[in-house]
Amino acid sequence: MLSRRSSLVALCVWLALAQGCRKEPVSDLTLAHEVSPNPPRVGPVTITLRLTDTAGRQVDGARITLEANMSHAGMVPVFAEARETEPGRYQSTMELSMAGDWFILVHVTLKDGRKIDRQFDIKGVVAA
Ligand SMILES: [Cu+2]
Repeated sequence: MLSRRSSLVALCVWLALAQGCRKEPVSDLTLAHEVSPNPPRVGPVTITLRLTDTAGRQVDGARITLEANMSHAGMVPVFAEARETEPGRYQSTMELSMAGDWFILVHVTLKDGRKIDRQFDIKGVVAA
């Protein structure tokens, strides 16, 4: 019984590793962000994202969605899609409805289907 359990654990570990090996690592991509206006105010903010690889080449053709949340509980998240305005440059407008600290979750799906999730803060949003 004990050995059955430990072999089950071993199987799970093996599956997790096998799955990890099948996916290409995407940690080598850089996602730079810029928020306008700066400092940010309540209302629409423009978020510009630049996706590059280790060689500094633009990564185009990605599908990027954003989710804005506040650092306190009880807020409805704000969702938006980013549009590619030039190769590797993605832009989105989000409506920040309250002053305070926000954080943005960025979900990136690359052309080849690989996915990356990133997160950054927009702290100290001031009343309009
Ligand atoms: Cu809030």
